[in-house]
Amino acid sequence: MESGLDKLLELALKGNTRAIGRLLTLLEDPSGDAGILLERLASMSRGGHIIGVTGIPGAGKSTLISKLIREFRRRGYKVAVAAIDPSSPISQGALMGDRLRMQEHATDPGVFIRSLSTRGLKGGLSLAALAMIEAFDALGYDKVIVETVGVGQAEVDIMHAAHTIVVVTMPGAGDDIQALKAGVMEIGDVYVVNKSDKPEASKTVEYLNFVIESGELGSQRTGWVPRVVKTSAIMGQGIQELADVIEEHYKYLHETGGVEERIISRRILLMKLLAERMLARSLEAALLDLREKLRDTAKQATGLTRTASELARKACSRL
Ligand SMILES: Nc1nc2c(ncn2[C@@H]2O[C@H](COP(=O)(O)OP(=O)(O)OP(=O)(O)O)[C@@H](O)[C@H]2O)c(=O)[nH]1
Ligand SMILES: [Mg+2]
Repeated sequence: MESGLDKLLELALKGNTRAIGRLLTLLEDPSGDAGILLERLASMSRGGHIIGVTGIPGAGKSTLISKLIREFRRRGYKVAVAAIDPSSPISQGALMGDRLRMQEHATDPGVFIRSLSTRGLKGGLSLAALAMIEAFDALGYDKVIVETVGVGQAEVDIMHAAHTIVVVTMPGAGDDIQALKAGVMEIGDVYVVNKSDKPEASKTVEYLNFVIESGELGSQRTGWVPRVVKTSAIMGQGIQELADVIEEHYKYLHETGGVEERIISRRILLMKLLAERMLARSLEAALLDLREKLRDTAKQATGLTRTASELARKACSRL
């Protein structure tokens, strides 16, 4: 690897925030040198717990994550957050909002928060997000939290890279099962009824438990029966229980071989996306080359036509 990258990696591993930031920017388009860097990072994996947080828009995901960070820090973990926003023009505002809600952790060296939006990403959101997860894992973050809105292919890709999927809903919203049938929301490992300071929260919890028992919600892949947790992120209620359940799920995955299985599928997806990206790059280059050649041929063709018409004109004038 180029020595500049080695140096950058060394600084990032020491926790230098600017170096981590630069590393992540490089990985937003993981080809060339960054591709090598990504390989290196993947080989340094420390088995960090990847937690996907998704759910109903405005259910309080960011507020809840901010509280979870505090709880995980209290338990001695280093925490990284990737807030993913696939939407376009308005996304900046939403991302700013997310960052603001997590602002209290800005000066904590054990916490790193990064937003990612599709704007300006050449290699696609899934690839950039997965690369970021690999980096956080390699840099020694114990809990890597990824926030997404849950619908769309990139989000499905990203959530499948998570060990634990947390779906956040709120009183009233979960009473309509269709609302949770979008994207990855129906394969949650943990369902959170946030805003439980509002009325009817218990009814929503009961409803979710009923739907889970009837087998309509939850992943079939591990045998884990999804759990429902009631929280109020604003009041700081239910956060410890939520952290407990998230950790319990990770322990369950360890005991059942699910952790390795999840890392393998994450790597396979990453390799597939990287290969697609490289193929697209060489195809682009080949097409550009072809276009130049065609332009030359077209010039020659125009020249030939001109000569032919001149000859014709001369021939006519002799008649
Ligand atoms: N009453 C109440 N309001 C809450 C609670 N948690 C969050 N909110 C409010 O709900 C609004 C949305 O919170 P966010 O944390 O931005 O929700 P989000 O799910 O991240 O939103 P998007 O990322 O835009 O989908 C904000 O005004 C929060 O203050 C809660 O426990 N109770
Ligand atoms: Mg948010």
